[in-house]
Amino acid sequence: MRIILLGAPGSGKGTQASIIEDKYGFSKISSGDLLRQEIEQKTNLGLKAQEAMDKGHLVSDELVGEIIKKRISSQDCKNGYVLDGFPRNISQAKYLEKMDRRRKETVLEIELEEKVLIQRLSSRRVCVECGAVFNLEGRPSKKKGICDACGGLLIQRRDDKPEVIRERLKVYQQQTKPLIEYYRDKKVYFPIDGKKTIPEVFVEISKILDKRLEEDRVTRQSP
Ligand code: G5P
Ligand code: MG
Repeated sequence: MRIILLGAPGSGKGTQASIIEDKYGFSKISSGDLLRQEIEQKTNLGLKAQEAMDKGHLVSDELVGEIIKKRISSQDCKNGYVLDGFPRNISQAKYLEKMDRRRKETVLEIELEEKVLIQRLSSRRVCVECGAVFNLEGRPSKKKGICDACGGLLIQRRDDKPEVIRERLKVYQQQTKPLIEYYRDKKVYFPIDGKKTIPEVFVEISKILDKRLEEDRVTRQSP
């Protein structure tokens, strides 16, 4: 199974992808995290990606495609994976299908109104060491500014500034939203109400995943 999480910036893709990985054992692949690692390691790819990310624009399909392909071909993805932030446009969706052809897909879009997205992104804090995600309002760390998981420092992401947030939301509407019709036509698209708490959103997601996995099992068993 390949799970694709769609949703505007701040909708909770990364949060839910981590829970899906924990509960279902599907490896989490986050294109944003992979790009941030490249930036941290000051690789050529990272240097090229940084400029686009700081503006809230998409990194080129070639660069993102390269790191996703490498990640998907690793051993831990053989039994399935959950994609957070990829694909972001139709051309990336087609690339994914070509790269890993026979896998059943489930596409979940976490829906949330813009006002709440902006609120969540402005109050998000991430750990510089392990990448754990917190929220000053909804999910604060026990000790202010310190990660509960590893004791690392919590910071605000560079692209969580108000003007970059606005640009990212615009880019989502223009370039990523068309994927909804694309996946609806393929009959693999499921919208999820993102307004609830993190555990409640996961309950909605797991209802769909359990059903899809069961369908998959039955199909495999039938001659
Ligand atoms: P990213 O890193 O993919 P975005 O913009 O798509 O960035 P972002 O900001 O990481 O998405 P998210 O993962 O959807 O948001 O949300 P999250 O971090 O889990 O949750 C946001 C906040 O809300 C957190 O504080 C969390 O605690 C709280 N929260 C989460 N869920 C809930 C809930 O259910 N209830 C409540 N109350 N709170 C909740 O991409 C970054 C950049 O990388 C490049 C682009 O430049 C992009 O801008 N990039 C790509 N470029 C080209 N192609 C691609 N495929 C690319 N992928 C990345
Ligand atoms: Mg994220």
